Amino acid sequence: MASYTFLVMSDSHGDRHVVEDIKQHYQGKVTALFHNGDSELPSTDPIWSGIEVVRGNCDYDNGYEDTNVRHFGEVTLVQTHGHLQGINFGWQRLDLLAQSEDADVCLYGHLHRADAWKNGKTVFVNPGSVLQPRGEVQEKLYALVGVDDDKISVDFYSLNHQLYPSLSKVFER
Ligand SMILES: [Mn+2]
Repeated sequence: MASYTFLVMSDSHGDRHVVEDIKQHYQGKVTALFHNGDSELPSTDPIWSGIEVVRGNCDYDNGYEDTNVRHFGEVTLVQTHGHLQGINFGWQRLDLLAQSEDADVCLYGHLHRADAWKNGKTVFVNPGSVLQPRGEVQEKLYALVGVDDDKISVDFYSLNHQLYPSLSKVFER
């Protein structure tokens, strides 16, 4: 059985230390690491070695891509910040992006709200913000996404690497 684990963080807004800390904690222990944008760091920063990263609305560095598509075996992930799909106003365009890539997992950010939900075959994951959480959950969070042959699990963690259990979700594939 193929099994993958993805570390996902977003919206660090200039806090390089938190990105470095999460990278140190997970690099080599997960299949891949993702940062969904608004790092406000240079695209040439060596911190991005080993982290998949896209451009957020607060990233003015032209070295970032808007969208990143990665394949791990039979698993397809699409990663984008979300502002270009207008996610403040609805999910249709983000869903169209996921459909166009036949994505199993769609990673986004921008809203600073930890969330995981499924539409069609795609599980959408916002890891929240590691700097400025918004909404009901006032905790700085990141996410671990586990994918195997029959399910996709999403768990959120606080910055001391402790599970934030009330947000965990499991989806059938
Ligand atoms: Mn942001």
